[in-house]
Amino acid sequence: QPHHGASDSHNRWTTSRGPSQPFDAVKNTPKERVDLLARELLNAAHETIRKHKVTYDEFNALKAWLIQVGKDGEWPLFLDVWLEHVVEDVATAHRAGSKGSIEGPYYVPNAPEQGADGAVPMRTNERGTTLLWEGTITSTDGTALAGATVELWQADADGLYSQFAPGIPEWNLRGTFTVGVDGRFRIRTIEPAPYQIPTDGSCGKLIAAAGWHAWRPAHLHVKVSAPGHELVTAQLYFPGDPHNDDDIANAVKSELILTRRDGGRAVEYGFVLDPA
Ligand code: MBD
Ligand code: FE
Repeated sequence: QPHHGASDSHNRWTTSRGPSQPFDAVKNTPKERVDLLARELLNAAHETIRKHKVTYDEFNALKAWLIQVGKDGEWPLFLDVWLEHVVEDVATAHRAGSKGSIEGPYYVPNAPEQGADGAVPMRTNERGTTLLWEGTITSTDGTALAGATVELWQADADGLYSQFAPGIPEWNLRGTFTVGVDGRFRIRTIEPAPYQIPTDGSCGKLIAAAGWHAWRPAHLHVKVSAPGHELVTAQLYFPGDPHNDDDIANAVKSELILTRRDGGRAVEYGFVLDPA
């Protein structure tokens, strides 16, 4: 069961991503834009209240829940699970190259470099089926992108991410792979487990109260970048996972589902980057 119960992981949730000075980000957004977006979002809420005759009991339940999301440190989780997929669609709609997907709440920059052909850092007794992932990074014109990097991060066989769950080595299952002149990489890792978002906090309360489920399909997270090209943030999924078409975070695209070869333990999957 992945969790975020320790108070130091709460700090991690609120400090690991996004602008380090959030109110500068608001200040730097033009007034006209804030006015437009805040007004339309509020109007949508007003419409929902009128349409469904929301009661004071329901309004007070919402208020208490919103306050608790903050106390639980779950705003990053909430935003990444229920809103980021649409922001990602809009941000990448112009691309000719590879499809991306959401970053989610568990990325940490500067994972240890492993070269073009290496294993992701893991414990000597790391559990899980071994996986060999090979691929090529190219530009949209087909040229191999020498010096491109693949940053990989993933959950372990228990669905836990290093630096967000206690007792796991700092960079476990997090690595950076820099390709050679041929644009090729080869990564040895383990298959992550299907993943349930934390059920013990406010996001879990919403899921239970609405009768939803908390599952995401098993996934590998990547950021692929190369000089002069747009960075691709993506997730890769495994064929046959029951949650590939029923992901709580709505982050699966058919183009991101891997095809197994060599008896299932190897996959080939490359990325095509758009020139910046
Ligand atoms: C995850 O591992 C994840 O990838 C997302 C999007 C949300 C919660 C946990
Ligand atoms: Fe994830």
